[in-house]
Amino acid sequence: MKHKRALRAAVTIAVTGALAAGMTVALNPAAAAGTTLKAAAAEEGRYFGAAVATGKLSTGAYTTILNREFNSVVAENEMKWDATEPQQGQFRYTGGDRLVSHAQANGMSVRGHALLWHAQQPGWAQGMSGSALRNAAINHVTKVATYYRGKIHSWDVVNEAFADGGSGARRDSNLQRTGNDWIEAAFRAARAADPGAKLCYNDYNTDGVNAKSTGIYNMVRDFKSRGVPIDCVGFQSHLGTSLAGDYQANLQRFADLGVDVQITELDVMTGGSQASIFGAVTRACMNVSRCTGITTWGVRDCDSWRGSDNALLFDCNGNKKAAYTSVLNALNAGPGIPTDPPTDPPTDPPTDPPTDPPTVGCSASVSLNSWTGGFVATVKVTAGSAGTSGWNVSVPLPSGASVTNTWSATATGSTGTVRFANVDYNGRLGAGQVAEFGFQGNGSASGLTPTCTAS
Ligand code: G2I
Repeated sequence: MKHKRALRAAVTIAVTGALAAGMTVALNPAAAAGTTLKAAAAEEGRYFGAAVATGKLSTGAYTTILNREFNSVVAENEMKWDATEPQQGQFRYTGGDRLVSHAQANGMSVRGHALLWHAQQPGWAQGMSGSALRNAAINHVTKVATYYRGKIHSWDVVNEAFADGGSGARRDSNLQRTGNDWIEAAFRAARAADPGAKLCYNDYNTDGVNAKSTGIYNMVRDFKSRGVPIDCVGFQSHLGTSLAGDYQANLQRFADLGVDVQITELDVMTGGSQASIFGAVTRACMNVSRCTGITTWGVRDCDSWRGSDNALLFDCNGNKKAAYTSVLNALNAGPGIPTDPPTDPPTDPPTDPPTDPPTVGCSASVSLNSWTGGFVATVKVTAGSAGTSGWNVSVPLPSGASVTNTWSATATGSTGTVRFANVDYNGRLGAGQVAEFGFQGNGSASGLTPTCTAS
């Protein structure tokens, strides 16, 4: 491990220099590199998992890849409410048990998915409401988590309870209509049933700082402050052709609340950027020490719910795709490599000499997501021509505004002019390279003008 870290430091310096010079480099130090996803992830203290349709476990081509590359599994459907309690009070664990025994026989951990969700409810629950539904839901959590007690690494206790769009509010559902406290009731029941499992909230469209992820963030912060037992947040990460620039910062702000974060259902639209997006997500997880593992939502492209999107790491013949290599390299590189994929250098030399002198230090720009009484600011730090070995950003806040939480930087002060210094992994930037950090606050913060100083 030490040897690998030393190698990594050397490689990081070489890579930074090479990137500045516009070269492509392999990030993978030959000596201690893992040759499978699970080995490379394990070297960084993380798991690498796949969603499994248990019916496929008897397909040799499928199971060969699963056993070779993955050390965590999650049931794609077999542990959901409709599968485990098809009639009220009658529990069926056949599919889930099959997956658990496969995992145990092959040294894999198991993610449990999902105890409560507005979708894939059994018909009998869909027709219920009020306290009858609440009681049935909590009974479901208790029975299933008790049955699997000691066998589950992390449970998705509640799945997808927040609305899409700009409201940041809960999604309407029969469960939500039983009362806003249904989520905390579910977490308490799960903790009582299986005290050893990590208890997660899991959702999608939470791939950056946005209204939905901020709604969830506020819930988690509230749960932590009131002692509601929550241990982790799952970021499904069903991704398209681009990745939010603040993907890593968003993971970090949750981690800073004192929960683990996990990438739980990763798949990415096929196309030119697929491999680099997979790599960037993996780097983000490597760069957030509380990001404990990554799960892809299936094994081969043809196993995926996304059908023709070819959204996974193996093609239908079981061959490793470019995206696989990108993930493996990112796992082997470990922490310290920026999340943003490097942009290609221009191919033609510029015809006119630049008239403006290059920025020597650094510059900072801020984008603001505000609501009544609060805001989230995302700050982009761009290194000047000399690069940086560290940076400081000063942000004068309007009176009445205060910073309550910061991620990917260390804040000094919370009102007036607040100073933000780089953290370990984002201070060293090559010429033109960008780091991002963010902060949340109370009050109104329009018109922020940050000033950047490089060291
Ligand atoms: O929709 C993708 C995922 C989003 N996050 C939560 C996950 O649980 C969800 O997984 C998908 C499964 O991959 C699909 O396989 O959830 C779907 C249901 O919402 C699953 O699809 C269902 C079909 O809709 C059913 O018709 C089918 O009977 O799979 C069932 C079992 O094959």
